[in-house]
Amino acid sequence: MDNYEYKLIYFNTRGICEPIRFILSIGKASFNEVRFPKDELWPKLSEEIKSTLPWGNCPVLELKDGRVISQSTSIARYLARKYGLVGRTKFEEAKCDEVVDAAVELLSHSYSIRFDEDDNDKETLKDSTKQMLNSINRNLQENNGPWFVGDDFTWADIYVAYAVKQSESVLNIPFLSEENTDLTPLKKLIANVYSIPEIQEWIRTSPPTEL
Ligand SMILES: N[C@@H](CCC(=O)N[C@@H](CS)C(=O)NCC(=O)O)C(=O)O
Repeated sequence: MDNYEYKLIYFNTRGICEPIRFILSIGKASFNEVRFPKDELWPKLSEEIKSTLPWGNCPVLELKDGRVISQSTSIARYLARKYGLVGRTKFEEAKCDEVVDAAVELLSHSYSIRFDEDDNDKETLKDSTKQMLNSINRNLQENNGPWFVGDDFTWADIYVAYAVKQSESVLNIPFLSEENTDLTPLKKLIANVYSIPEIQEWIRTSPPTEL
C-alpha cells in the first residue's frame, strides 16, 4: 500500500462507493484506489476476484495493517466515526443511521428501475421515487436546520445529497430542477454538501464515470 492510509477497492463507477470517497476526502485521508472496469450494464467480478473478497463483492476498504472492512455503509460508518461525522449523541448517531438507510433505499430503488429488465411498470416506480424524495425533504424540514441531524454536518447529509443526485443521473430525471420548488430545503442541503471544498476537489480530480 506504499504510504497510503487506505486502499479502496471498487469499480470504476460512483455506484455505492462514492459517499465513502467523499468521507475519505473530507477526512483528508490518503487513499489509493483499485478500480475494476465496469462491463456493459452492471459491474460483475470474475470468480477469481470474488474469492479474494470477504463477501464476494465490493467496495472493500483495506487498512494499513492489512485488515479489511466490507459492506459499503459499514465502511462509511467506520470512517464517519473516525472523522467525527456521526452526530454528538447516541441518539444523533441513530438518526444518522436512519437517514443513511433511507438514502440507500432511494439509491437501490433508482438502480433497480434502471437495470431490472423484467420490470414493465417503470412509470409507477418513478412516481414512488418522487414520493421517497418528498419524504426525505419532509424529514429534513422537521430538523429545522440546514443539516439533517442536529446542528452539525454529518455523514447522513453526504448520503442524502449523493443518493438524490445519483438518482437523477441513473434515471435521467431532473428531480432538482429549478421549477421544483417543493424540494427547496433538500436542494439547499445538496448545494451545501456539494460546495464543501474537499468534495469539490474530489469531484474535480477523480476519474470521470457515467454512473
Ligand atoms: N451490500 C453490499 C453490496 C455490494 C455489491 O453488491 N457490490 C456490487 C457492486 S455495486 C458488486 O461487487 N458486484 C459484483 C459482483 O457481484 O460480481 C454493499 O453495500 O457493499
